[in-house]
Amino acid sequence: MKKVDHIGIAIKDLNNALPYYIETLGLKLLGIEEVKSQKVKVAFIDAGNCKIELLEPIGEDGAIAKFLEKRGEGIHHIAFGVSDIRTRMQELKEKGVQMLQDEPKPGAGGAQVAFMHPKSSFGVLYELCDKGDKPNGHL
Ligand code: CMX
Repeated sequence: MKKVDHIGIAIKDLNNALPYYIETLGLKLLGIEEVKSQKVKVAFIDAGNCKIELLEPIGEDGAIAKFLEKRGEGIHHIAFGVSDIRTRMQELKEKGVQMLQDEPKPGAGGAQVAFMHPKSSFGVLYELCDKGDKPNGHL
């Protein structure tokens, strides 16, 4: 793992939460994007050496919608920046980590992403995030 790239936070309504991050905390909004494959609308916020990803559900049946229903708003996942995501996934599988998918999926900003089951990561949902040749993009 190279570093923590971002922390994902589930929220009900981006428009409601953004003023808190931008105006109250004084952080910078980097971009907003819909990630249809994950059924979310995300806002990335610059928090210095790490980003914050606010995740608002699109529809009622995605992972974030379900999380909000069961647990309410709050920290949803921690994403490690990695390179060569397929190799990292294979290495983790060989070490007994349960990956939530066999193949990486498209995430925000054109990144390739994969998740580890919280049951095999001591209660934390970790994401691997491979930005390929766009390491300085907003994601
Ligand atoms: N962090 C920690 N634990 C979590 C969790 C989370 N975010 N989400 C669920 N869990 C736990 C639950 O508490 C539950 O534990 P218990 O069995 O002890 O109650 C267990 O995992 C199963 O949870 P569930 O509510 O029954 O939910 P599902 O099994 O349907 O799904 C998960 C959970 C993690 C497998 C699913 O959300 C998933 O596949 N996530 C990966 C994709 C994703 O999260 N996408 C949204 C982000 C997209 C983006 O960043 O762009």
